[in-house]
Amino acid sequence: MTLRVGVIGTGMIGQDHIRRLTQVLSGVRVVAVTDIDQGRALTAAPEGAEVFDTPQALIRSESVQAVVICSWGPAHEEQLLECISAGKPVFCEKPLVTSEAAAIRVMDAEVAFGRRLVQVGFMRRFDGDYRRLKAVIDGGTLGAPLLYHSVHRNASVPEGLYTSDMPLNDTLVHDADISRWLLDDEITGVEVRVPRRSLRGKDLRDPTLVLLHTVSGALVDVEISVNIGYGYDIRGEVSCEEGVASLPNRPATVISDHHGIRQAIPEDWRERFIDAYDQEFREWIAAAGQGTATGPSTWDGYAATLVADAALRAVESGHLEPVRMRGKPALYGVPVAVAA
Ligand code: NAD
Ligand code: ISE
Repeated sequence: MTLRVGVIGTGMIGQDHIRRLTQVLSGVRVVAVTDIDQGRALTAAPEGAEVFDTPQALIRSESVQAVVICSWGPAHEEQLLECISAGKPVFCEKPLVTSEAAAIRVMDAEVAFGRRLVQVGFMRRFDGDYRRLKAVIDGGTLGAPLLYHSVHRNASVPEGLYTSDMPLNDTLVHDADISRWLLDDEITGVEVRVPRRSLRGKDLRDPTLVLLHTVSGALVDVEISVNIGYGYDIRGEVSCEEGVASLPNRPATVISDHHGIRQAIPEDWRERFIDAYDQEFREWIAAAGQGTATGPSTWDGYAATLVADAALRAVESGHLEPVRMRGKPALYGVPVAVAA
């Protein structure tokens, strides 16, 4: 069976997902697109796809079985609620939403519907390197994880569009989610420290150092740099009681020339996580075809949103800001045990 998909938002990642859904993956067809920039939607629409005037019309169309949301974060809530009300499986790019209240509204709607419909675009969980790292930690041979060092460096971000809050409420959500997933733990508090600014960052608060506290007592430090220039540099290392496990420092290519042997860094997230995005969509297509969703859930999107909110408070207060999660609905599985 071929899953008929509608894509909302045809910017950078919308176009990349349309490419993979039309040229890389099987069992799926993009039958509809929409964007507030109609010209962009027309250009991005694959052959035969209908261009809708509004997200609502696309979601309600009988030709669309499942939806992919690639619009800006603040637009996600309304579009998610519309998908849930129409009973359609939906892949939503991160961040799920941009406030705790919005995350709760989406969660309540999905719980009331009674079946998972939402998968959030936390693609790192589908990356081979992260999956191998998790298998080592879960295997238990290294003992309990104590510290996780997460490095998240972007070559550049769109000037004028990417603001000083976005390292904390747009970029950090990936590190928050992967920390919860790798350590099988929940985050209880957030501290933020801001060192001297990089001149490359222009007016942005850049870089930023974040410390995440967890239920088990493990700590996660996250470096977020968004204007390093030289590439997209993602690293991770878990210090455990009996040893250390790291992501390989994966180069895009290894170059040998008269300068010696050099490793070229991936240019951006499209290149570094190309296989992870393909795999997250393979799994999404399989679940959406059954009328449901697996993978990162509304609960995971909610958890990351709380961390982002706490980080924004922490950067202002200079203190450890608590993260207080509501009770986990049964729809999202077993809660992490809270230490006595
Ligand atoms: P972008 O600005 O290139 O594209 C966003 C598109 O959405 C634009 O074309 C815009 O006109 C459209 N849009 C915005 N609001 C809309 C609305 N209400 N209805 C219809 N169209 C609307 O941004 P992008 O880089 O493609 O990012 C889009 C989303 O994907 C963001 O939430 C971003 O955080 C996320 N993202 C995720 C990853 C990842 O690695 N998972 C990477 C990049 C971006
Ligand atoms: C972007 O939106 C992403 O999601 C990328 O994965 C992340 O590295 C980048 O910082 C974000 O701006």
